[in-house]
Order: sequence, then structure tokens, then C-alpha cells
Amino acid sequence: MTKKICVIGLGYIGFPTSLVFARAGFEVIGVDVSERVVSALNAGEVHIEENGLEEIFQDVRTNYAFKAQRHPEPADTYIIAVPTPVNADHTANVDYVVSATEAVLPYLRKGNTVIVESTIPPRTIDDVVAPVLTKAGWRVGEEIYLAHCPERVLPGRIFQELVENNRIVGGYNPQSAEKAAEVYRAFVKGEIILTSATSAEMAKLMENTFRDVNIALANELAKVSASIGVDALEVIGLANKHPRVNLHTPGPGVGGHCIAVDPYFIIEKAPELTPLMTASRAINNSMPAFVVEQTGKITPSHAGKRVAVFGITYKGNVDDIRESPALEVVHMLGENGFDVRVHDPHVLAELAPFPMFTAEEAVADAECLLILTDHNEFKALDLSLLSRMKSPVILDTKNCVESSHVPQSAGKLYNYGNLHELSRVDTVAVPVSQLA
Ligand code: SAJ
Repeated sequence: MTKKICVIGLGYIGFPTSLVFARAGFEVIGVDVSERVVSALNAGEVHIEENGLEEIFQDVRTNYAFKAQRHPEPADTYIIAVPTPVNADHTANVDYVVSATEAVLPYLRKGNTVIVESTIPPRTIDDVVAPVLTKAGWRVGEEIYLAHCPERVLPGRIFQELVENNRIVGGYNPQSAEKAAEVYRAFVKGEIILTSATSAEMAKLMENTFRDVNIALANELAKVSASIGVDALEVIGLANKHPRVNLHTPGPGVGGHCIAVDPYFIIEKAPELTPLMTASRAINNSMPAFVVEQTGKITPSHAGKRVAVFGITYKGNVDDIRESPALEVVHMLGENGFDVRVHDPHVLAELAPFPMFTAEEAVADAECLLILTDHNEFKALDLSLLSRMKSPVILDTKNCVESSHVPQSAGKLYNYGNLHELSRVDTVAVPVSQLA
């Protein structure tokens, strides 16, 4: 008998996940509260961008069982993949997870499994989701199975990673973990690791926190090096020759909807016990100010001085500007009186928060070319652009332009390896009070 799955939330994770389950032979009901999303999908149009999505969707429409609708219906398994937005105080808002759980209550039957894929603070399954089911009269873990199975896919590689990555399956109890694991065995080629819901919640958050803390360490190294006259990039290369060291790369800050957000979901649970995570967030959040300060050293009297900003997405070769530190850099440059011209070949002008320029327009008469994202286009920077500048100075905060690519005759290249050559001004320190 074909197994039936209801996926609640047809976003970046829920929609690709639905298609993968459909291709694995399940009957899939995709549920989304947005009428726009539901009608687009039923008309055969995809509403998000992801490599391979269009083709896979058309294949599923023709050869497999998937339909989109606004309400759930009876199924064997319910997968909740709704957003967990962040409140102004950085705490997680789990309202959508709760309302999605409530939405499936009328359809639940004995033996069903409810799986939460959304990123959630530790203990949310035990303290928030399970009580919704218990209140409705179910014995959780005996009549209804409940699990947290966090997704860990990288945008752009979602279809490969959904299948190939190892999958953590965190059960409310061992029976729940086993039931949920059975579902993922249908397509996951990586290892499926069974654990408790709480460990799964914490593991997912710690993966991104690990990166945040390590990036903060690299950013702190960059600041110290700029201040005392050390080549931070060389130091990273040297230290990483050690077999057990992997210093990360400094940059203009940390963006995206995961690494810059997930640590807060742990911090909110025990602020007094998380000084390292809190400091890391503060250090990474301080990087846009550091970049603006370095830009100010290149163009000391900034009033009206033109700065060409290349790249505003949160990382290279994507079109996503969510939480991008570049947005803050642009904003702060404007506040400091610079005349900023933004160029990003991956961002559509109509979706950009600023007026966008071509590369040529952006650099015309500029006194600094500030690179904030490592798009491939910038790694192979067209040097003829430099001749259009008032003074051909590049500040590459992603360290993506090879110094050998820019001969001295073409211009001056600064990156996090030689910031100390800029005249010394006290660098922005994160006040200790802010770290608490
Ligand atoms: N960055 C640095 N220095 C580095 C590495 C990254 O400054 O050495 C910056 C990037 O420029 C970017 C940010 O950090 O602004 C995050 O970029 P990323 O590519 O490292 O991560 P994401 O947010 O695109 O995806 C992460 C992934 N998590 C890990 O690598 C631990 C992915 O596997 C997760 O699925 C995703 O978060 C998520 O959903 O949580």
C-alpha cells in the first residue's frame, strides 16, 4: 500500500522534501497557508529558486503523486517544515510550529507520526509540541509518534544533500525515533542516526553555532592583526598546516538565515551560561562597523566620496540577501556621508533594497571599490574597471581577489592580510558590556 505523507509548509525545505518523498513512491499532500503558493504549484509553476527544482517538479507532476492544497488531510505521516522567525529580542517564534501541529489535529489517527523539521530551540518538542498533542487526548509516543528531524541542507545543493547527508532523527521516545527513521529510509543514502528529540534540536543548533564561533575567532584575529601589523591571511594559512587546526575565514560579518540566527535559540535558553556564543554573535555583528572604519581610512574625508560596493548577498554565487552584513555596511556608509553605488550581478534590481548600478556605473569616479561578497565575477575582477575610478583602490573583505591578479600599476589591493598598511586609527572594539 502506498504510504501517504502530508508536508506542512512548502518553502525552501518543505517543497523540495515533498518532491523527494513523491519520487520515493509516497503519495504526498503539500500544504501551505498561502493561496498564491498553492495555486502556482497546481498550475505547474515553481515559486522558489533551487538547482534542479523546475525539472524535478515537472517530473513529479507527470509521473508521481503530489498535490498542493491549503488544508491537511488524513495521512500516515505529517512533516512540519514551517519557518521559525526571530523576534526583535532574538528569541525564536515557534507560533507557526504550534499552529501547524494544531492544524493536523483533526486528521490524526492512531499510529500516525508527526515530524518537525523546522529549526527549533532545545526542548521545544518536549515542552511545546508534545503538550499540543497530549491536550488533544493522545498518548504521545504510544498512540501518536513524535520526532524532530532537522534539515541540514545547503541552498543550491538541496536535492543532493537531502539524499546524501546524514540525517539525525530525534524521537520523543525511542519508538517515535524508529517510526520517523522508517520514513526517511525511503530516500536517505547517508547514515540515519537515532537519538532523542532534545539532542537532535541541540545538535542542529550547535552545528551552526560551531561555525559562528569559529568565524568570530577568525574575525577577531583579523582585527588584532590589523591593529598590531600582522598578515591575518598568512597566519590562517600557516596555522591550518597543523593537522588538527581549521581556522575559518574572516569577512564582513555573518549572514544568511541560519548561522546568524541559530546561536540565539540556544542563548535564549540560558543567557548566563552562554558567554562564548553571545560574544561570538557580538563580534560577528561588529564586522560591518569594522569594514566601514577601514573604508574611512582609504578615503579619510568621506563627505560625498564615492564608494563602489560589489556584492550584497550573504555569500557568494547566491541571490539571497537575508541577514546579509553587506546591507548594514551599505547603510552605515550612507550614514557616514559616503556616496555609495551598489553593484551585484546576482540580485535583481527590482528585489534590491537599494538602487543598483552596473559595474561600470558603480566604479565611475569612485575612490574605493569595496568587495563584500565572493561572487565568481569578482574573483576574476575585470581590471579595466579600475581605470574608471578616481583612485584605483580595492578593499576586498572576502579575500577573494588574488593579489597577483592586481598588478601595482593597475591599483592598490587591500584585504584582511594587509589592513595594517592603512593608517592606524583605533579599531572598533566590542565593549565588554555588549558581550554580556
Ligand atoms: N562565513 C565567513 N567565514 C567563513 C565561512 C562563512 O565569514 O569561514 C560567512 C559567509 O560569508 C556567510 C555566513 O558565514 O555570510 C554563512 O555561510 P555558510 O555558507 O557557511 O552557511 P549557510 O548559512 O549558507 O548554511 C548553513 C550550513 N551549516 C553549516 O555549514 C554548519 C548548512 O549545512 C545548514 O543547512 C544551514 O546553515 C542551515 O539551514 O542551518
